[in-house]
Amino acid sequence: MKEWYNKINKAINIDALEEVRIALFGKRGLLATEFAKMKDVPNEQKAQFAKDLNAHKQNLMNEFTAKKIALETEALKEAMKAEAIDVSMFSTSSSAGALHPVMETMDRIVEYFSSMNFAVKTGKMVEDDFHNFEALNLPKYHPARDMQDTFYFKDEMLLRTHTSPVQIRTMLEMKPPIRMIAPGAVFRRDYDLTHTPMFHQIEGLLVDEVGKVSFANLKFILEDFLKYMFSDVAVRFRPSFFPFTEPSAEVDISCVFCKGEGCRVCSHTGWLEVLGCGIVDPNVFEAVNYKDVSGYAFGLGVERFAMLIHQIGDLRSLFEGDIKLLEQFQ
Ligand code: 2U9
Repeated sequence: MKEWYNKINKAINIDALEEVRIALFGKRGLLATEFAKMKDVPNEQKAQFAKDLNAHKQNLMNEFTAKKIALETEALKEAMKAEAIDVSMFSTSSSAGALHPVMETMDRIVEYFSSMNFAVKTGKMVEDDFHNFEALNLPKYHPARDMQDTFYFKDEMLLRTHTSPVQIRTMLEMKPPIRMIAPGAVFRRDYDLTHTPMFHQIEGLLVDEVGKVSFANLKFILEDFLKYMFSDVAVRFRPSFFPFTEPSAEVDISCVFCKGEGCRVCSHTGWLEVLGCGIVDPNVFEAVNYKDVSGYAFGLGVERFAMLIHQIGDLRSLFEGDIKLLEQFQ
């Protein structure tokens, strides 16, 4: 019998142990064979024989169960080791990217004006004094031309401070009528809570024969555009001044945070400034040699739109490249 205890204990895995189980406890196994011998045992010894054999059977079963549990535990440990995940390893999976909220906002604005038959024009970021300032009725003494406000290279070259030179170049290349927008990055020497040295603008320009363009046309399209961008908002026009438009207006929408009730964001006025616009100044048409035309123009900062649409509090978070911010817009 001793050798059978050894066989149980020497089984190296579950399969080997199963073979032992069949050989011991199976129908034609050792115990069955031993029990069969009972009939040849003299009657007076039968009771003792059966008792001894049953004791062996019980011990072998105990031994078998203990070994089975030990082998199963070992197998489980091995499996866990093999399937273990190293949580300190970098993930090789990649998630789908998404547009930056500023670009997504820019696309929506472009989509609106494209649907209104405005052509989309782009130009150079490094511009000259004429296309960025002179042609736009920004004379030599204008403060925007100061070293404090503009990034200059040598030889009167500079980083464009608005996308307006694109309209100037378009008018110099093409005859009226013009119906265009100019989206793109612009640069100003400004850096504080609400200004970054690079930001994005979309400007629009419409030029046609005198009498065909009115302030009412401008007012209609901007109101329609702002309702498309911000859904249910009130829109108001306030008189203002820009060197390249006359008359000029600034456009406000009812505050998207407090619905016009008055809050910290709108400085308790209930209104948020979102656009500038006006009728193109005759000096601008003179600079590009356009005669007998009138036109309207407008300009907006894309970051400001993105912040109002997505309720982003700090302008700088748009430029930090923090994945936690960007993932929210996937
Ligand atoms: C041409 C003629 C006129 C473009 C205009 C504004 C008013 C304006 C600001 C909005 C926020 C600049 O980004 S911002 O700081 N823009 O208020 N822009 S009219 O007028 C033009 C442009 C080109 C040839």
